Amino acid sequence: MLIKRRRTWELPETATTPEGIYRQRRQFMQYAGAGSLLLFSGGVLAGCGEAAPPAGAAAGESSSAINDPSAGLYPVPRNEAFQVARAITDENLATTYNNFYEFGSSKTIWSAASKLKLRPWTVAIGGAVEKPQEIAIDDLLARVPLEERVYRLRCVEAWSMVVPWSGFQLSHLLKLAQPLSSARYVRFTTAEQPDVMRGLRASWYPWPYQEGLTMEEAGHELAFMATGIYGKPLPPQNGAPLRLVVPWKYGFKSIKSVVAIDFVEQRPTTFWEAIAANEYGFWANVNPEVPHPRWSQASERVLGTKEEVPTQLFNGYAEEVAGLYAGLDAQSERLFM
Ligand SMILES: Nc1nc2c(c(=O)[nH]1)N[C@H]1C(S)=C(S)[C@@H](COP(=O)(O)O)O[C@H]1N2
Ligand SMILES: [Mo]
Repeated sequence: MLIKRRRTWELPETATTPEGIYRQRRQFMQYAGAGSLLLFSGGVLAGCGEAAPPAGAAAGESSSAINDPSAGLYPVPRNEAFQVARAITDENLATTYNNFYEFGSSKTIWSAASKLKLRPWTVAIGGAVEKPQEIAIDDLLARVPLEERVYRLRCVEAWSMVVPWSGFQLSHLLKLAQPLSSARYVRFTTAEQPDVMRGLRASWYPWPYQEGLTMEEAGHELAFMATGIYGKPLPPQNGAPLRLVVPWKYGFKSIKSVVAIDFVEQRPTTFWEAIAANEYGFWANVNPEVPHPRWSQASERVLGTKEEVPTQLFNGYAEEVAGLYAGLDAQSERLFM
């Protein structure tokens, strides 16, 4: 039997789950079989349990890209302007230790995610844009300059990695879409494939997963759309075929397996914000001095090492991005939550 060990910072989920969600959940539990209950036992972004890579995951197996039609595009040239003064995380770890709740709330969803259907894959670009369009992923890949960048990734759960992403700067997509001046935010939406995403059965979550950025954030040079990792196409568990990467924000902003990008006037309610706004807000900028309500953010566990290192303001990108927030009031806007 699967027993989930409770970490020191985890409260019983009844203490943190919004009332409505808790009720729906109880209702669900009355109908659900024991098996599915165990699968979906996490009500909040929870575990930081660092499992060893699964025994079956020999090097590269978990990131096999043999059947991906974009495989021939990689590796792409590394842009040396984006480096990290820390070792790159082992590929086998970064591709087997994942958060992707559509496939369940454990970290070991990589083999379940391998069933994600990656073609045909269309990205719908819409909302307040000059050029609304549905674009097949391989056509999109042909229209943007692909490059590799090494970024830090800091999860709100206080662990971190260093990842070599392949992809393109989000600003290139903005050029394709030509947002209208009325657009104030970009909203991203993850695919829903209920037959393979068993996590979608957890009906108390506000699916589909959505995330958002201000237009200014989206236009920033660090905002990146990843299509590959470690010189190969993204494996499904890391958000194939297209995922956002916003390195100065907590990892949950970096939404995976995107099928829709909409330019909107109102600030979108994001997935984790809808679940627990006091714990996972819209801005979610990394700040070691602003603790999560249930744990400190002062330091982070560097995955793949035994190190615990101090967390950096804006995850080490303060020089580049602090200016984005200069005009905003950190108290009323909760920029770091
Ligand atoms: N659609 C979707 N995107 C998601 C998540 C998710 O559950 N669903 N988890 C987020 C979280 S909490 C983190 S830390 C990162 C993890 O990315 P990685 O598995 O590629 O390291 O993905 C983010 N993107
Ligand atoms: Mo995360």
